Amino acid sequence: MLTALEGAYGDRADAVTVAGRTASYEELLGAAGAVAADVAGAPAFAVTATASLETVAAVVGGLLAGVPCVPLPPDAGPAEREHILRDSGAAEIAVDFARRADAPSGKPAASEDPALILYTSGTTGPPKGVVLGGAAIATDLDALADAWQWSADDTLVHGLPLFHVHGLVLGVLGALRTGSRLVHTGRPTPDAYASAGGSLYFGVPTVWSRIAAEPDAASALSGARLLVSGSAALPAPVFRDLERLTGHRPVERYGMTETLITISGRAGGEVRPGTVGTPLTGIRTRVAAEPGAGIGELQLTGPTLFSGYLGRPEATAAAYTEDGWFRTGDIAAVDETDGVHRIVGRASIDMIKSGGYRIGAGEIENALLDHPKVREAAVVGVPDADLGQRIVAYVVADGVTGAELTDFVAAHLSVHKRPREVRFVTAVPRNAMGKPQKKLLLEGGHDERA
Ligand code: MLC
Ligand code: AMP
Repeated sequence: MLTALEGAYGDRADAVTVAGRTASYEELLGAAGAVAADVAGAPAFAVTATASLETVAAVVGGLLAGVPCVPLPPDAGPAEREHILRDSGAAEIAVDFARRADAPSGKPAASEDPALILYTSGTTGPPKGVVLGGAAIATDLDALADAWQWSADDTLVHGLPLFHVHGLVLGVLGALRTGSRLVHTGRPTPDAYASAGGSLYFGVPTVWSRIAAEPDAASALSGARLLVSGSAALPAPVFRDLERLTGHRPVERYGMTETLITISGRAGGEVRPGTVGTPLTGIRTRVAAEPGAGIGELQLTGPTLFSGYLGRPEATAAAYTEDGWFRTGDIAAVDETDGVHRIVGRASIDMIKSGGYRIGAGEIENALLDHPKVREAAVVGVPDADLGQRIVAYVVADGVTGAELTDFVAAHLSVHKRPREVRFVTAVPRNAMGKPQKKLLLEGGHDERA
């Protein structure tokens, strides 16, 4: 998997820069070798995945040792951290990037063994561990390199979190497989992207929308080769602003933690706003639509799929159809003439995408219900120009402010899972089964408390 670290492109003094610190391949390999020696033989290990060279060394060290790394969101509160550590059985390690050790030999890097365990939210309950095999990751990265003409001549720039597929698998392992230089900007700000001087840029739509709102920063990207957007739908106005300001039509791609990236536009190919391109090499898709409907649930198969949810065989089985296709839960349509896919929405109202983060409504509701003053809670995603969707919590509670509840969630789970708005109501509308009727909440069919 780590072609660049095997010497395929020689060494490079500026191979990897993260948040202003730079390492060569040799330095990274030495630091990762020290991690590999520490974790060898463990079932899994965890690292607080700050945007740092330490996180890169930890993940690479795990690959060298054949031990999967569990990256912990650095802003996770105690409840979320404890859940992930308990559920994965991983012990957290500290990384000293100044240490060096030789990499262990003999372990095939791109095997069927688990390489990463990434925690991601379902519609209900706490996050599940998604087990990703080395071969699935390597296959996906090669398919993306092919689709984007991504090579050792590129300098990849992004500033995405290092605990999800986008920033970690594509944004770090992708650079180490293709041999492209990596500049991680620490935070994905317009200024940082503008001054990084890259050829290939990754961002979630919120990042692209903030760049498009700063024309000077956007025009600094005109010298790039390719701009790629993913993790949520890129709004057509942002696409058009980027094209006007940078001269580039951004390529959109579609993926999931469980499937890795499966559908993408192609470098040099035609890209249309609102579409995510065609399946990558080896991926087959189908749309489970009612006859004549044309849109329905997107289902897929291929070599990039996950190995399962850690310790949850029933949840893994439920993610597939009877005939073995993975159910994405996304609603899609496919152009009959050119096979270009369009993601129309999500099947479940309880799966929220905010700033490119996937957030289950149930997890936030449970956190709110843990607050002693909260009697009922229903969480929805409301359209938002900056974040795509913003988390809005409807709560029945007395003697507590919205800001206190927001801070409560930010402290217990992750900062990015906090409600951006709390609306107090006298009751959550429910159906005869007692299930919250969230569509009514979104349509305003409820009593706001005075
Ligand atoms: C505010 N803050 C609080 C707070 N209110 N902290 C604690 N408690 C509160 N009540 C502060 C924090 O300290 C932090 O400060 C800051 O707010 C973080 O704010 P935010 O609102 O979370 O950041 P924001 O600017 O909204 O983030 C936008 C974003 C982010 C685009 C940078 O959403 C992001 O990084 N998204 C990427 C998600 C991603 O990678 N998804 C990929 C999933 S993989 P400070 O000091 O830290 O700033 C996938 C597969 C695929 O989907 O297809 O790719
Ligand atoms: P995650 O597991 O965090 O990777 O989130 C996966 C989800 O992100 C998918 O199921 C989609 O709902 C959404 N997603 C990813 N890429 C796109 C895209 N290009 N357009 C629309 N939705 C996307």
